[in-house]
Amino acid sequence: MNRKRMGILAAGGAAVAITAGIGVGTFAKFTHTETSDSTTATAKKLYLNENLALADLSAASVAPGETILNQNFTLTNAGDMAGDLMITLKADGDGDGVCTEPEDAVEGGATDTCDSASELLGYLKVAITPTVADSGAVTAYSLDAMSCTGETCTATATVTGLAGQDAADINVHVEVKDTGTTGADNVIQGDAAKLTLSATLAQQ
Ligand SMILES: [Ca+2]
Ligand SMILES: [Ca+2]
Repeated sequence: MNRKRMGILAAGGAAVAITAGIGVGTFAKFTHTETSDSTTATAKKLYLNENLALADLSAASVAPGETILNQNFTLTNAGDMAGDLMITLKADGDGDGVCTEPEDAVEGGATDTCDSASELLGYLKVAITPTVADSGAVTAYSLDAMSCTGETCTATATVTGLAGQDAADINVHVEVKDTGTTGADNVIQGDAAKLTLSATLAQQ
């Protein structure tokens, strides 16, 4: 083999060596990985256990000074974290269903007809009284008129910081006020109001 040929071979050998070098770099060297035991995060639970069925008032009728509703409920924070409980009684105007004497004389004025709205809403007096044994700060709705916007009225009481697995007893009382003015209360005769009770437990 002459020197010229050997030189070509040497150059070829060098090229092979470089390729092999790259190949060596893909093999793992000593390695060691440590991995912790797994840990699982689980969200807490906030759950209100309730039975809010209001008494059936469909057959009831009331006069000024009488009680419409006096009912007790137990609301349980069935979760595992404290929450703020809000109890709201809502009254929706359900119309002035009947308009005859002597209501029309009070309400109708010159036209001697009744407004289609339910004046009974303005006559409702509500008390919502929570009682707690172990946890929570109570704000009751003392016997008072409801807060009304148009034909929707509300009254709200709260229990702040009701602990998980703790319960609040709630009394809901609704009555019809008596203005004491002879004949004036005729304005609500035959009028209707639709009551709905709701309770919300919210994370603090
Ligand atoms: Ca009326
Ligand atoms: Ca009426």
